[in-house]
Amino acid sequence: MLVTDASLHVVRLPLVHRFRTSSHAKDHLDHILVRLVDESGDVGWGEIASPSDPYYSPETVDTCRLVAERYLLPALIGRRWEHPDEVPDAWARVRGHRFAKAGVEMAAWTLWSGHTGVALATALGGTRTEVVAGVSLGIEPTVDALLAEVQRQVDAGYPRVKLKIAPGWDAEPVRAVRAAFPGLALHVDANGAYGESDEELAALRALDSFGLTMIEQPFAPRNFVAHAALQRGLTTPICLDESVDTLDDLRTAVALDAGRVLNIKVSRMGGLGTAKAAHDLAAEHGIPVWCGGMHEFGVGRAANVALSSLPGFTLPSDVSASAKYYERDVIDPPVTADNGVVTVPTAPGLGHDVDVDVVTAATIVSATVPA
Ligand code: OSB
Ligand code: MG
Repeated sequence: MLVTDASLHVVRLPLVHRFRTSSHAKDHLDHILVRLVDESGDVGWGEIASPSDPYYSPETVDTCRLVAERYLLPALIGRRWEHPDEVPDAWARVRGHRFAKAGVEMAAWTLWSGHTGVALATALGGTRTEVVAGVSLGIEPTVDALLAEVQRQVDAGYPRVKLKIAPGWDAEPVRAVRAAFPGLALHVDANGAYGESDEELAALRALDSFGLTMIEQPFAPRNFVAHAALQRGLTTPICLDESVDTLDDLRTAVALDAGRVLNIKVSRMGGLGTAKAAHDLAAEHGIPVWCGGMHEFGVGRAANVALSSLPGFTLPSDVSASAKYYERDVIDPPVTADNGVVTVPTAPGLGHDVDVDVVTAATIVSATVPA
């Protein structure tokens, strides 16, 4: 394969419902769609799903655009490769910038899948024909508003709900949701908002009595030691998200027993290839994994569905239907869930068409490489 042309499209989509985490609130998202063209004219799409601000990871839409435009795409264009596993070799010298790398690498995977006719899920080693989706709910203004939101998702058929928490918004909303939905698979995600004060540690320990499937990322990303210490005193498994950017991070987590569940995000780990390798490594250590989301538009969402078809993804993934976040997605058909179950596409490429009219209408900036 030989990529001859590339373009980046910063696309803005409004969210159907305001999403608040421990660090920020969002009404719309700007993600970068990557379009690659090869020498035969085939097209592959990828999505750089970085948030606009550096509150989840150090990257932003602007840094991703800069790095993709200046380093990643120039390294890829004109370089021959046979399989997408070789694509990251093109930018082996570039440290970090994993969201940017993930979006470009994803476009190479879908290009290759479309070109060879091998479905993306099959190419990644997927074995499931259907994947179970959970939903992630932001911090709501009141407990009643949260209960109404959980009810809406349960009515839509989702079997697992994750609640964002932060100091001051933890035991009270969790107790209320647990009381109203005693049988629901429930977990919480703090996005690293807790410190190690006695009060904050006590608030985290208090969550152990609600039958949660996991407590995701209570402490700061690099603080493996605090996660390990908390895990020793908890029955509920700790799940790592922001702590695990690389396979080395995963080895550290395993060595310290800092987390017993892993949230694998394609973006955070720098691409589908590393995400697959993290799945394999976690399986060797008996760690269940699930695919986390970054509110992906349809391109990234379809890639998450393909990844979630690998056998170690035994917990519901954040691959809820497009409609949970967007009224009009950039793919056709959108991702749909039937009682929380998403069918894995068997068609090559993304398994969905990219709706170029929607992309064009929602593009706020675009760039061609080489210029
Ligand atoms: O921690 O999982 C997270 C969204 C933005 C930043 C961080 C996170 C999230 C989500 C999104 O929870 C879940 C989804 O895409 O469905
Ligand atoms: Mg998370």
